[in-house]
Amino acid sequence: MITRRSVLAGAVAAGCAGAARSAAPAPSLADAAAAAGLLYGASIGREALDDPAYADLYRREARIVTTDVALKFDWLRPTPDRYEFGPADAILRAAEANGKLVRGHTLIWNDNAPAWLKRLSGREVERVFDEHIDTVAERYAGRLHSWDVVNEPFWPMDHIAGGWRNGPWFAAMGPAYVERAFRRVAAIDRTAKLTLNEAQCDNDSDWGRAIRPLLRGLVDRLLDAGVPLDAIGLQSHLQPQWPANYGEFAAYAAAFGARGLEVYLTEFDVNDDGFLDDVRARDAAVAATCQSFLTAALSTSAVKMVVNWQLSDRYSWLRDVWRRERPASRRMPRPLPFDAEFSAKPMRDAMLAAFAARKAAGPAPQRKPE
Ligand code: 9MR
Repeated sequence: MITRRSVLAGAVAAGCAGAARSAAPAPSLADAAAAAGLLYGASIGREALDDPAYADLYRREARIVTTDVALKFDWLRPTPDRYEFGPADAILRAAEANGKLVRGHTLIWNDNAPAWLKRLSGREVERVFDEHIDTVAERYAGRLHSWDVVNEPFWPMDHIAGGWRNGPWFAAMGPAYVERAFRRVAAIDRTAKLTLNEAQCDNDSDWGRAIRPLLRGLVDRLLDAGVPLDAIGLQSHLQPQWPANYGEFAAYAAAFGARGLEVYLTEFDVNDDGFLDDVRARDAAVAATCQSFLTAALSTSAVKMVVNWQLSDRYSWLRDVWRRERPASRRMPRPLPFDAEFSAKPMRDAMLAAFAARKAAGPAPQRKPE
């Protein structure tokens, strides 16, 4: 029989269980990372502004947040004559009110260009490029820890000589758009760490093996030309179903350090497509992948930051991809340190362990570039 008392007891039990599940044990990821000389954070979107429980997770766990989509060109510039600064402003305000640092992502990317930009002539694209950088960099000058000035310059599948990603900026200016973007931002905001962000460098698929040397070559050319470049963002969307050598990844990151650059792991998550359906087994496999990757990557002192792409599985981009590609599936990707109910997962323990290992070992000396 259901009595008032049993309902209350049930509610209390459920409430306690909920509280216990969502309260991750100390230290926070941010504190554990800081003890190892690292900044830790996650990308953030309007979900966190709309959902107080999610906002609380950022408050507790993150020291830095990256704008997920709010500062992307297509989101800021739905039409040629209008800037939609509202969402990005709201994220910055919330972050600053909570004492968080902010990474701006991303000023220039050849992907996801709005249709109106694609219709412009080369000269008009150049004008929009300069005006966009000036306006956005000026607006947020002095408020960002770092700017992903250029995102994903390489995309060998576009079959352009040199492996460049195609899109309006590249079509109008060729490879010179990269240097032009960095110089332009630096003239306005020299307090943000100016970052070149790239994908796939963590794996040994054809893709990863093609992009790694291309990025290295570009960075060498930019530095040799005196271009203001402070950091390399290695996204680290791990694909454990593909071959990878995390020791080599650490050496690759260290070589940027040897040229005086910082390295940030900017979009870290673990694709679990290749792991078992069983959630416990899957979470364990994700955690093991995470730990071996981070333990290797964090052995280089050049790596100064780890940022997850969102904090909770509920808002992972991989869930959007999964839903799109397998609408009938009841399985959902679990690529992040917190599950869809914001409970800590084994991946969070693995991250804490990797941060603790870096703290205990102290970062290894940087290797000389080969
Ligand atoms: O998480 C982002 C997703 O919401 C957007 O639809 C998508 C396109 O703008 O971009 C996602 O973030 C990407 C990031 O900007 C660059 N690296 C890959 C990320 C995941 O696709």
